[in-house]
Amino acid sequence: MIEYFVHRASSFAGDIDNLFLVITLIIGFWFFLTFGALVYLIIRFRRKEGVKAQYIAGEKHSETKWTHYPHYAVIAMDVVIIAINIMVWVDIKQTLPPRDNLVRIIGQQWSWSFIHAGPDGELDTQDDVATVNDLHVQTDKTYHFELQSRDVLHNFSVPAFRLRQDAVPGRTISGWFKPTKTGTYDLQCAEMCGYGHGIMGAAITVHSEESYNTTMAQIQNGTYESHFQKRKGTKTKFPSNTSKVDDEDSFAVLLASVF
Ligand SMILES: [Cu+2]
Repeated sequence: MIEYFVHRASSFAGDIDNLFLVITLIIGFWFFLTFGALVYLIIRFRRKEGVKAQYIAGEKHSETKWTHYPHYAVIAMDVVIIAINIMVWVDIKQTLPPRDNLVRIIGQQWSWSFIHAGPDGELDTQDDVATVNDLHVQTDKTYHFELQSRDVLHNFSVPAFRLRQDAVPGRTISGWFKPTKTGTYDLQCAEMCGYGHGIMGAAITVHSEESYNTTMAQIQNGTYESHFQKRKGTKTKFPSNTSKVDDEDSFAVLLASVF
């Protein structure tokens, strides 16, 4: 059902969606049961002529069982939720499947820098391709990422991948994802990181192999037009994929002119 609202474009997106579904169903069951009972009891024992209210302390076993038994049932359901949680967590966050490619992701106030390992699949070599606010990956390849921050806490979030990871200054955090559906998806900072946080967005494009190679070649020879450049003519002003902080059309300069 979540897929109806947000694309599902990574190998583990389905696991996360199922987790949400299980939690929603379990909590929904108890929600309707308890509120149903509450509404029923309110109506059933409403004020009536000639009937005196009873004082019930709720201390006898016959009374306490009405709170204890549901309590045990809720705890049992909690254990089920936690068990499924741990299984999904171990699969996604604790395991690092072998990689096909590698990318370094750097958050800063307020943009994302991406360094794509080139054909050699290693970072910090001659064939690396660097972009700003524009990440390119290939479908059905397992990517490892090295997530860093230049200044404050940021959060690398790709809703279509059901992926979210904090970036912590001074640390390199590893993780992985495997895109499964071509298209361009939103990538948004999901950690309050200053007044430009709200527009610290970027685009992640999942390519077929052919389109990936073409795009990488275009970026390298300077003929590629990023999604942000394409949107520049529209009402909202986004940081361009080449802007530095001192560029005229950078977001920082735009904000500085507003505040
Ligand atoms: Cu941020």
